Amino acid sequence: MELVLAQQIISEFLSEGKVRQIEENNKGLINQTFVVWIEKEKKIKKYILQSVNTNVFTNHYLTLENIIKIKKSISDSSFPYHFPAPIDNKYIERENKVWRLIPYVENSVCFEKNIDKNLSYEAAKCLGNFYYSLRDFDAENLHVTIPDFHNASKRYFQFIDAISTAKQERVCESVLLIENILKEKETLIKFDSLNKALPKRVCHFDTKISNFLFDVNTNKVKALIDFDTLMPGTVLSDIGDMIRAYSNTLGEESSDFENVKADKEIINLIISAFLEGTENVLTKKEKSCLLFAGKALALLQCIRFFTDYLKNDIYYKTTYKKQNWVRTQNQWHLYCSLKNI
Ligand code: GN1
Ligand code: MG
Repeated sequence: MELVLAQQIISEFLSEGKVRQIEENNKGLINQTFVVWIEKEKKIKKYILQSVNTNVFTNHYLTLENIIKIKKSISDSSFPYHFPAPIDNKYIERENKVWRLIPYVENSVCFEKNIDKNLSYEAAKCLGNFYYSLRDFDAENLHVTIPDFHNASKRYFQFIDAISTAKQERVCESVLLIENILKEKETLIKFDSLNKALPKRVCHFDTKISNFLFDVNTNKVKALIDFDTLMPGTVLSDIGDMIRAYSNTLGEESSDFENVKADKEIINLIISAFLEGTENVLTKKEKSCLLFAGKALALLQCIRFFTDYLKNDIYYKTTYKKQNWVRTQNQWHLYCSLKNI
């Protein structure tokens, strides 16, 4: 990104300040993110500059309204972590893109995969706190900005549809996997019916480890980030995605499929840390399906990556040709391992 353009955008958010450096941060599969170094009164401060992917977040102004509402509610509560929301509660449009500036959380580190069991514990505790802090917030007050985001049956039919329109080579190389996935439909049906039966809560919908920032010195969570998918949902989506993402210590990008396994100790740690804050918030029924949620989310994510691969990689960012296929295989192996827990 050109410094000149960055400067123009930044000036819409900060009255003074010269952009000194800008670096793209390649985390995240959807939005484009930059770290910018801004000099003001001889001091340099970092910020996060992001362009929102408006193909995915087609209602981005509604996502912003959700973020503003939750930010207000979180700051009126005793949530003990940073919640770095867009500066001035605004987005601006420049060069056909939608931009926002977000405070940088100093002395924090972002992990792409779960490198230490304790990180799972800390992140799940933070998520529990989030649920506790928003326990009285009526989730129906939030917009549904990505309809059917975790609607498993819809994802299944999108997958079937993608198979029928995909390039032959992409289907032929994966016939066995396709057959095996189709046999797992019951898991998806169960997920949807549980979702209908459970209470609607404020859901983050993307609880992977890189969406928690950790203190560089203590490895305790400092901040929860990435609020584009804040929507009404059920606990299954958040705890399920956490189990999916953290129990697989090799991470979702690994092609070492034979060694992609769910770590049971991590799952137990996640569930117990999450319940520390939510024991009196969740219903008995919610508590009874936390482990199942992990299994369902691994399958859902497997199908989502596979669908994108069959559609020639139009949704998730990729840096090499078969990346979505690798992600698919990875999530499939994880799902098979979770089925045996
Ligand atoms: C996407 O963009 P990012 O990396 O925060 C995706 C999540 C997936 C995740 C898998 C809006 O999140 O649902 O779990 O990739 N976000 C959207 O890494 O589809
Ligand atoms: Mg996200």
